[in-house]
Amino acid sequence: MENEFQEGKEEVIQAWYMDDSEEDQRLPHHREPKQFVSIDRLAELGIVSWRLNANDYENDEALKKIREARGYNYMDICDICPEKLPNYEAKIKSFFEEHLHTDEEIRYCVAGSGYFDVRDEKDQWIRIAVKKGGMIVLPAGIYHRFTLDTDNYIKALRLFVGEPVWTPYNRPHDHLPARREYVDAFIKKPTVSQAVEAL
Ligand code: KMT
Ligand code: NI
Repeated sequence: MENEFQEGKEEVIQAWYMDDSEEDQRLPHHREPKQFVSIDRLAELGIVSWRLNANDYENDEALKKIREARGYNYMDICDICPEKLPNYEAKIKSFFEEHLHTDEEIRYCVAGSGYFDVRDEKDQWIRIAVKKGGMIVLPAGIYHRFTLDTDNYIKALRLFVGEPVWTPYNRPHDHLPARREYVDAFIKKPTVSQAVEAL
């Protein structure tokens, strides 16, 4: 799935640990000093990402390949601005409630930008800033939330396997199978003896 746009992925997907100030959610919320999180670290939490050519998303072969490989047969566009998103204020509020889904949340930013916040293994917030050309997959069962940044605009493609289910399960929903499976796959560390056995 290599393509020329994969290079420089850090230009469109950047992540960092958040401070815990109560200031405006649309601000970056860097820690002091800044504490960045690599794309490889995101992968350890099950977060997959790509950089694609957002100027050509309608004909992009690289996007087609990803959709075929991962079964993303559904796709629509979500334009987040007061004029185009019905119930804008309520939606903005609910996007920022910590929640999980029983399926992947797949978003491809084709204009504007936004923040996807995810919890790490220790329940610390990692802020993932996604700009034009950045595509990310949040795995089923990960606790997360979304906010616009201070530029106040994102246009994102939403992809899905089959009929989309957008239902958010606000935290806590630890007993859902999707959550248990996520914890088993990405949060539970193998015990020392299991690690030794695996050698
Ligand atoms: C979600 O599920 O949080 C969203 O769809 C947010 C907008 S997608 C950029
Ligand atoms: Ni979500």
